[in-house]
Amino acid sequence: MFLKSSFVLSVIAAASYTCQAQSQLVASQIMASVINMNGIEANFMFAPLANNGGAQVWIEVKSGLTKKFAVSPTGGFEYHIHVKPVGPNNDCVATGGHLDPGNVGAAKCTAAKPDTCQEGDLSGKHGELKATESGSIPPQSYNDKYIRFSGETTTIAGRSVVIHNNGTRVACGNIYPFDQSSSPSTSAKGDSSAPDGQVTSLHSGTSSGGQVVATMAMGVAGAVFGALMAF
Ligand SMILES: *[C@@H]1O[C@H](CO)[C@@H](O)[C@H](O)[C@H]1NC(C)=O
Ligand SMILES: [Cu+2]
Repeated sequence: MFLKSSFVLSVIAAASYTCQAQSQLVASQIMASVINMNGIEANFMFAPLANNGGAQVWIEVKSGLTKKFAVSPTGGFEYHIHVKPVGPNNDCVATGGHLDPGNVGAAKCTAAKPDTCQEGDLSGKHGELKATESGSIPPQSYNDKYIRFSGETTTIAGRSVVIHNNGTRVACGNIYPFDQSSSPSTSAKGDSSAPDGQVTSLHSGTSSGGQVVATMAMGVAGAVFGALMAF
């Protein structure tokens, strides 16, 4: 099944119009990250909510995060927004440290007190990606009040998502704007394998790239719709 992202995004728009202004989705500023390396395939979308609502985050892991692979006794994988894009040849070390514009530092944060966490410490605030037998994790979504989409030091744009295994960086992908006005093949600008953080095309095949984008958009539509209805 192939869905045009423009269609899906109009669903998002319709959902936001019918609900409270307080939590309207700013569809034009959605950011995405597609990770595809070391057998780990994961898709992330970050949809801004108006009026300082932060972001609705949508995550889907297609493969790679198996129980067998997980080192940590918790059976989980940490993941964060890091300050820099992915380096040449999928170099996750080049992404630098965690996004931390508030200089919270590496002090142990807890999900119960997310303001003690670095803005980029997504697993600290929302829990680790839990390993499964198959390595795929069904789509999940949550609201993050801290993620920002603007400001030179605060925006998540142009940065990266890094997945860790007991601290070790095992996969990463750039965060890029998800352009609703283009067709799926051209709107998909992120490529974790692109050198020096350049955004090019999503995977190599446009149809599979379009499918990923459509699936992601559908996920966000559902997630945002669910979040809006929950208010
Ligand atoms: C996991 O990380 C902890 C903390 O850095 C370390 O002490 C431990 O040896 C690691 N476990 C494995 C199996 O690598
Ligand atoms: Cu990290």
